[in-house]
Amino acid sequence: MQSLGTLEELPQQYRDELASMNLVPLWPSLRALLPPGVPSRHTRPTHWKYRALRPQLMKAGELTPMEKAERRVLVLANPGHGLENMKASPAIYLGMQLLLPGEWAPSHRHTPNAVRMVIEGSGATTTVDGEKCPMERGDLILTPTGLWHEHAHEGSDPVVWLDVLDLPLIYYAETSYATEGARQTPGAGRGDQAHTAGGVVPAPLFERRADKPYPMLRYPWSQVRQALITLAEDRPDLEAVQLNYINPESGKDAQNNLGFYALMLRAAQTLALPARSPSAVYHTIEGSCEISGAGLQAMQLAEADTCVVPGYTPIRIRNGTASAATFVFIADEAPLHRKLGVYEVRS
Ligand code: 1HN
Repeated sequence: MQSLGTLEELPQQYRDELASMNLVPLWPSLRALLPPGVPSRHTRPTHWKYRALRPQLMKAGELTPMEKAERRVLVLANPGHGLENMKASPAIYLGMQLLLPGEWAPSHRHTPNAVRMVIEGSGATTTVDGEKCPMERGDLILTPTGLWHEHAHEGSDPVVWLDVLDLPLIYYAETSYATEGARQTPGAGRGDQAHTAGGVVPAPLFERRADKPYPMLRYPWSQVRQALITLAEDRPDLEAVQLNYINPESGKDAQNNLGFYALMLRAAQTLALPARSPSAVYHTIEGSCEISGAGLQAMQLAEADTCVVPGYTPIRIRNGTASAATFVFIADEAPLHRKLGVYEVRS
């Protein structure tokens, strides 16, 4: 590939004149903007250990009352993007949120899309769009763009969950804002009760009509886990025992920009995942695994650990136990890449 002229080759006076006119020569930057074959990525493979992170989160519980935090969160920031930018990847924000017994995180709504993956504790609820969702370990709860949401905790032990948002993307687009609201009064009817079985959706008086654009807000882990086990037993030939969290009415991704999946690694299984354009987050719901790949320092994920892997990176994911299945929650930027027309799988 031909090397192009540099900025330094241009007379200083010319460069100054251009800058004063808000003009920039393209050719000195062209190769950096369009590197050959593979994009440059700021996202660094990064591993957050729950065992190390948890005490710091509990300390935040002692140091900062809810009234001073609104949301008590430690952000999982990728150093490659600069910690202050609070990105796990170009489009993904990750945070660990703590809610203590008796606390309430007030109602608000905002343009970014959020999901919660519950890590520990029980007795908390998230009310989304007037629907009171119990939060149990492994449950995935959606807070799609524009829907009111608040968290309450009537249990006796701390509740911790992983927040996954498309905040960096929405912020980049200069479209990120929030509105404060009054406490919601939960109504009757829950999406997880209306959609308890795959393949059937409510059709009152024979009309199949979704009342809401997001008909399912809570995906109970007990059901998703069983679905994985049943699939694994039914299909011993299937290499990747993986489910995609979808909108049960449309069959499309559960949310607009990020994709969510549950992967079951069979006992002693190692799975090769091809290089794909989206960055991806891996979080062990149950069990442990090792994520490795060429040019990637192997990451040993204990239970409740979280890591991010940049796009265009082939990886191997190996079950950390020879005798039991490991269950992994995955979040990626695939829906966004598909919309942008840049989604790629490289074999
Ligand atoms: C948010 O609304 C929550 O509602 C958590 O629990 C984390 C991070 C950035 C922006 C909004 C929540 C958030 C957030």
